[in-house]
Amino acid sequence: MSAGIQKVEALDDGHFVCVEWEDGSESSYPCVWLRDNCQCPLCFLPSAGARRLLLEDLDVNIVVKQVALADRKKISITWPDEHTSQYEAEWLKKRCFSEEARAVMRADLFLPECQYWGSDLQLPKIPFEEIMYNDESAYKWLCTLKKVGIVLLTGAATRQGELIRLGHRIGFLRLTFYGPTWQVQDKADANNVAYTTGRLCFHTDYPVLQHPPGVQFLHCIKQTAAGGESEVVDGFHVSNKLKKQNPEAYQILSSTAVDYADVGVDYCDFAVHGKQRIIDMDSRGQTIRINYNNATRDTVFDIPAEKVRPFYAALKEFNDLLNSAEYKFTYKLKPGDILTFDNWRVLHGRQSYPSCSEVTRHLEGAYADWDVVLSRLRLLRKRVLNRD
Ligand code: OGA
Ligand code: NM2
Ligand code: ZN
Ligand code: ZN
Repeated sequence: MSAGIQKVEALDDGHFVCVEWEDGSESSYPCVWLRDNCQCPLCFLPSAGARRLLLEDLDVNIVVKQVALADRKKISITWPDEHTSQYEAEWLKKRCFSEEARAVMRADLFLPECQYWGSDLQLPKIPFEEIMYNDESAYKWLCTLKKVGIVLLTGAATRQGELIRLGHRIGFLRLTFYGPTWQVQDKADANNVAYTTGRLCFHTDYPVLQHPPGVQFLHCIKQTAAGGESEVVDGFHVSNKLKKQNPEAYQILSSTAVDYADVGVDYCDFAVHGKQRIIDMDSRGQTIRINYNNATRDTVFDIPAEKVRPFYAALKEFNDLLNSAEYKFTYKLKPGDILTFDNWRVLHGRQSYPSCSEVTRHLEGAYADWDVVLSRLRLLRKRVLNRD
């Protein structure tokens, strides 16, 4: 991209600066924003990529005194107090306030593209060692994880510690009360239903936390001969279906704050209580997170009694839809498989398996935050595509 500027002028009593590009298109920039984003060393600290200018020192009614085209690649502004600012054409172009330019910038920063799936899922698979040593493979892994919500990494060693390595690859793992990584196996006096041989119905992990982990890793170290199959379902796809099929159920689940509780001892002792809406949506009505684990849903239910039965009816509708053959995908993990998935979007479960005095099934699990994962994705993209 090489943006050239033809003409620059102040408009609206000096409250806007209008740039005319070489292709004839125009972009208009509010002066208060231009002054706020002056890139000079007094106003901006390049080593931190951060603003030094204090809001106290910003006049929200500021107008330009003079604006000039330095050359086709730069504009120069003189402010009423004689402070001067320069802005590169390319820098301005990227930050154009038009609807279209903002949509491009938004997509670039947050990768909102989402591919829904059902029982027809073609489970994306990448060899584990490839993503560990090859940046292009790692980039592809994270893009697919964001877009599809699930990727299987194959061929990892069948010992504990591989998720620690994976954590180092992205940056760091999310520590919780269950430890930096945690061992899913049948345990005496289990502090979580996951640590039994019982069936786990569709859930997201850790909805009791205010900020549930965004990404989950499950590394299969040992797999039982009978049972123990994994099930996954696209929660965004299903909640969207529920909205169309049963708007009332959707309304209840997206507005009722459900109590969750988790009390016990593991990495340290804990008494965690939280409230979450099972279907969390943003201000535009888009589902942004599923928060549902039937096991940790509290016995305390802080809603009026007459709303309780309608809530259960709505939850049943959602649960039925999650479990319908059309949407769920079943897969039995093999030793060496690492299932990586979006814990805000994909609900997972497992079939029961026979209990036995020895350990017949062992998964090591870990979490990461989307902030960390997306940060690594952007850095890999820059390196792989040689951009910015
Ligand atoms: C869990 C879990 C899945 C499995 O530990 O939260 O969902 O296959 N485990 O054991
Ligand atoms: N484990 C697997 O919400 C939950 O309790 C999910 C968490 C025990 C770390 C299970
Ligand atoms: Zn400045
Ligand atoms: Zn789980």
